[in-house]
Amino acid sequence: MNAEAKTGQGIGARVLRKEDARHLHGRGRFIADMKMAGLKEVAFLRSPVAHGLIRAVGKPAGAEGEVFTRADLARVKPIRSTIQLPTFNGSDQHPLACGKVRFVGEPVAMCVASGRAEAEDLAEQVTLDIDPLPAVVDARAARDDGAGPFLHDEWGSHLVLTTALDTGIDEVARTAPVKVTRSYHMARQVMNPLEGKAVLAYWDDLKGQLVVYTSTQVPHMIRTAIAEHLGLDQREVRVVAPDVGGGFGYKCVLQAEELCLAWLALTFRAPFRWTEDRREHLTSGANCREHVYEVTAYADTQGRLLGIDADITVDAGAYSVWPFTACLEGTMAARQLPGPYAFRAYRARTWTVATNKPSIVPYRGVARTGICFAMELTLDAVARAVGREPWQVRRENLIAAEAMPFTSPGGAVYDIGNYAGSLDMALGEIDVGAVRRRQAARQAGEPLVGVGFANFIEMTAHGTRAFALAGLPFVPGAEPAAVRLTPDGGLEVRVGVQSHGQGMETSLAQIAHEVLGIDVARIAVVHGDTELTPFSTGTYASRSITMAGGAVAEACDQLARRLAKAAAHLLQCAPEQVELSAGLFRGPSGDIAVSEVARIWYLKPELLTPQMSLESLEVTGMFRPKTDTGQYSYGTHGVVVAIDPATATLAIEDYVIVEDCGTRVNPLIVEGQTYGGAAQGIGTALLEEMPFDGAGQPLASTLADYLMPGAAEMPPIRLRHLEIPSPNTRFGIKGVGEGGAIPPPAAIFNAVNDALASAGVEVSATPLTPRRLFAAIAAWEAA
Ligand code: SMO
Repeated sequence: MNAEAKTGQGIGARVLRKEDARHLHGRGRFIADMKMAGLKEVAFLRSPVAHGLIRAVGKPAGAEGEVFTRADLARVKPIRSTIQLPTFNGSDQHPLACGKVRFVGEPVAMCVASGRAEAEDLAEQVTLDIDPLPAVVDARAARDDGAGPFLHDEWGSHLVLTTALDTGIDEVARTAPVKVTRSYHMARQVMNPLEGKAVLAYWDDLKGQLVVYTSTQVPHMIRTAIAEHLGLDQREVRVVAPDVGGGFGYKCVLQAEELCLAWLALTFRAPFRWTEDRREHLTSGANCREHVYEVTAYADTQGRLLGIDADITVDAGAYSVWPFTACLEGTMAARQLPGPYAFRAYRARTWTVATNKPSIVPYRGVARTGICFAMELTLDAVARAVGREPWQVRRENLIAAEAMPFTSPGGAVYDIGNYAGSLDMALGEIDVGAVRRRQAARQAGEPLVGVGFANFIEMTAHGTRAFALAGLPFVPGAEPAAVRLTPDGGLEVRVGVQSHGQGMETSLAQIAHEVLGIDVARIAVVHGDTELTPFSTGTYASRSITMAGGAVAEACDQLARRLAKAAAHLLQCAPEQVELSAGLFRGPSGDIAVSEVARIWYLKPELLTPQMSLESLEVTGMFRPKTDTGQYSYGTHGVVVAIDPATATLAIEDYVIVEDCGTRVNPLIVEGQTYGGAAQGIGTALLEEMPFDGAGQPLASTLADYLMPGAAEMPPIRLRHLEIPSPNTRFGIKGVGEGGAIPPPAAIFNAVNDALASAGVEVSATPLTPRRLFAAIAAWEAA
């Protein structure tokens, strides 16, 4: 870390983001900004019913070559995502619906015109003859319902996957003095990145290549998918993700529209674009999160947990997304539900249920927002049952720092952490006693105040073994980065992860700077193009700074060793005698800059030995954490709420976040990730829900009826850090992308339940809308 001390650009420095200038000036390049001669725009005709048999799709007269249905796309394979777990039911998702429609918004026909409006006009002229079938809308009911019609007839059930694990709950259930049972519902949500999906595909005659620009987190995986589904060699496909306006998981899976646009470009050797509008986004693409929990906690009379029995139902929607399937939620929920707590007896049964809604897609926090909600609310309920302070009971149940690494009863291995220290830090920021005094002194008509805490863990950068446990054995545990020293002493860094708002162009440059001392302004981070970057599964699971950051450091280390030999030769000393610091090789009798060594290596090779010029200054480094079961970031959120009983309005009076993501490469970016995640978590808690009626019709199709948190809804957040480096990664880095979105619903609901505790009233379903809060207050007043 010596370079950082000297230049303020290395690990730990608050470097302003290199990408901000173009975005602040409106000069980012998103797919909708692209211009291309002859570009045609695409609109999809989408199913108006949730479940039905397609009798006919009628193309308008004279629309030859402008309207396409499944029959036209016969060469495109259906999307069939699979996992290697025994009870899994797979499904075929055709790029345009085939035989049946299974959710409102499923693409049925594709229309092409010179502009989007004309393409939409064309879509209106397509006739659809669909025999409606009863829609499966309630996953919890469908779970236990053996009767059809099923979404996928061949299954003979509604179940995508069932899992069960039990470390011995029966014994505890017989003997535990305290038993608390609760049910929870986490609503279906939509991710709503600023930029929805967008695809622009064309044929490149020069290279004989299908080029697909797509708004994705995972360009290399999408290339693999497009090649496989269209029957092409991978060298014939190039996938580019230019500026991408947020992903949150929505863009880590293959979209049917990506295949459709690829087929158009391949078939007509011309450019086509589809830009998802907000209505399409809300109703057909980006659904996530919907879980139902039935939890029984067993505890001693002090509230120490003896066991947890959890039944988890996941509403998976219509199909399994490629490549992660619909099962990521259920498998992760079962494995991670114990969270930071030390109990041993654990039973988790999961049911992943197909419904006539859009396919569930992983969303920031994947499953953990739901399990944290279920676990933390249950813990507070246990505390109330034994008549103790929830924070005290929480603290006594946390895994001790000395117990690390700790294997949870769910099978997860936690690497390192001070969970109680995190809670203590939050307790140091929020005066629980003051809330208790206000509660005791409350006069009729005054706000109901409450305080709530939630501890969470965030598995990040998990590798092969962690994914294999979820039946997904394809995730390499190692990550590459390629670096090239340019003749002027600048550096190009190529990574297969993809930055879509995380600031990787800055943070990865800081890591290279840490090793080589090159000014970050002279380091270009290249990402988002399969032609230019090494293969990677991409950006998801809070993995990029840990994995690609480690790989950049490895590659730069190798480069530094090669350069050191040349520097030593030039300084007439032994390689062991030179030391690299702040971009300068220092020898016993002089020093030479990295940039000067670069210039000599490329342009004055006669000054080096022939052997030295055989060692390329382009290096690919690989990085694998010492464990591939995940690194565990964690933290605590603490909230004080005040509820006006007359109007059922909830004010967040105070919000404190403590987080530990290990070594922070760029604290500014860590803060941005944490605040942004918390905003999404507050949306989950208080505002966001994609409702459906009994026929499977989505009841929100604009941002006027799907509510998102804006600046006015955001409380001031006080952020505190613990920084315990991971023993398993380069520099001790752990991921931070998802953590902020995990505990807000748990902490906020715990605060509300604390406010209502005097009457034994609890809320347990997200979002806590004014209507739900009003009902809770009415129950509180009646008690
Ligand atoms: S929800 Mo994420 O892109 O793992």
